[in-house]
Amino acid sequence: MKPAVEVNFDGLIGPSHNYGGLSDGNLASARNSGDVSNPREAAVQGLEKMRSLVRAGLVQGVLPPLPRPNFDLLVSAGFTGSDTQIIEAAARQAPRLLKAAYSASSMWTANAATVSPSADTSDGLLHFTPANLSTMLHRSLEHPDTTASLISIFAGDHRFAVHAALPAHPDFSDEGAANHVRLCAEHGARGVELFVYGRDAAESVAGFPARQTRLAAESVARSHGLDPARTVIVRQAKRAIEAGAFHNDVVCVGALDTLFFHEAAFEDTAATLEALRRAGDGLFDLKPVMVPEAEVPLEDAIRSYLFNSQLLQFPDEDRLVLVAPLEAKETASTARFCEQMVAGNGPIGRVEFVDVRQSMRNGGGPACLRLRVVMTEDELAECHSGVILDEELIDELQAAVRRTYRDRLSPEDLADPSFADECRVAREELLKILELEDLA
Ligand code: SUG
Repeated sequence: MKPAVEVNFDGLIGPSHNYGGLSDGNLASARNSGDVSNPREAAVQGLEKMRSLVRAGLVQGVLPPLPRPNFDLLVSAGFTGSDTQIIEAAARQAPRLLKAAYSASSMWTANAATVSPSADTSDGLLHFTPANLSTMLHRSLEHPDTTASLISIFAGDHRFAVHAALPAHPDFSDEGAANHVRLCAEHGARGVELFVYGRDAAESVAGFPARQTRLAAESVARSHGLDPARTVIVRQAKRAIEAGAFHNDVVCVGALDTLFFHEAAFEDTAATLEALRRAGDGLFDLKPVMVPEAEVPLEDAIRSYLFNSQLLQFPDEDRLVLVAPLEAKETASTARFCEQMVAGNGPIGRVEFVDVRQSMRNGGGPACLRLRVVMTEDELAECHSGVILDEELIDELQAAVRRTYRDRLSPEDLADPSFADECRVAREELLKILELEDLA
C-alpha cells in the first residue's frame, strides 16, 4: 500500500455569487431568492475555511471560479451582437437565463466530479468523472470548464484519468461526489465506494427532482474500474429528497471507517449498512453513527446542514473532527446532538463550527464547498502545485478578492453590461495567482 493523504479542493467563490433562486428542491435557494448577496464576503469566508484546515496541518487545494457570464448559453439561446448587446437583450427578454449564465454555482465542488483514488481502480490511476449536472440548467453549464480545470491541474495520463462527463440526458443525471462516499481503514488503503442515487434512469419521480440516477452511478463505477465487490450502490430515501435533501451529502457524510448519517437518509438503512459491511469485509470494520429522527428531526437536519460537514482526521487527534456550519450550532436539536456525541466515546471526537453563511444561503455548506481527492505522494508531486494552498497564498487570494469583488449584488445588477468586465478582470487576477492563466 502506498500512503496517501486526502486533499480537499475547495471552490474559490466567484465574483458573481448571487441568490438567483435557480434550484428547485433546494429550500435555501428558494428562501433567499432575490436577496442581495455579498460576493466579497462569500469568497473571504470560503478562504477562511480553507485557512483553518491549512492551520490544522491538512493539505488544502483550490479550484478556480469558472468564466461568467457564460456567453455560450446566451448565444445558444439566440442572442447576438456585442457582449453588451447580448447582456442587455437577455436582461430584457430572458432574465432567468441571464441569472443561469452568471451563476457562481461552481463554488460547490462536491458536485464538480466523482473521484476514485488509485488504490481503488483497476489500472492504478486516479480517476475523475466531471458531473454533467444535467438536472439544473445553471449547473449543466459547468462541466466543460470544470473538465478543462481538472485537465490543467491533473495533467499526466500515467497517473491521472480525467473522463468526459456522462451524456447530458436525464437517464444519466449525475451530481458527482455529493452522492458518493469512500470508506477505508486509511486513505491510501483499498476502500469501498458508496454511490447513492435518487431514481432509476427511466423512472419519473413526482415532487422535487431526484438529481442522480442509478445508471449514472453504475457508469462512473464501471469507467473508474472499481471492483464490483467493493462498490455499493443504494437508493436515497424519497422522503429525504422531498424534505429538501437534494443531494445525499445533505443527510450523510463518511470518512475512513465512519459513516455519519440521518436515520431518514437511505431508503433501506439496514440493507445499506449490511452491504457496506460485506463490501468492507477484510478492509475495515464499519463504524456507523446514525442520528435518530427522535433526536434530530429531518427538517432540522436539512435546515442546519449538520451532515453537510467535513469529517476529517486532524494530525495528532485520535478521533475525527466534524467541521460543521455555524447553523448547526444555532439549531437547538443539532447543537444538543453534537454536544452529546462528542461527550460519548464514538469515532467523532470534536465539532468545529465555521461561518460559510453566504454559501449556506444558497444551500451549500462546508461539504458542498470541497472536492475530496485522495492522493499518494507521487500524485501530489505531479499535480499543478499552484493550487495547493499555504497561508501566504490564501492572503494573496483574499487581497485580490478584496480588490476586485463587489460587496453587494442583487440579481437585477446582472443586467449591467459592465459587470461582465468586472467578473473577467477578477477571475484573471485569481488565475494569475494560481498560475492557471491558460484557463483565461
Ligand atoms: O446545486 N445551489 C446548489 C447547491 C449545491 C450544494 N452542493 C452539495 N450539496 N454538494 C445546488 O442546488 C443555488 C443557486 C441559485 O439559486 O442562485 C444552487 O445552485
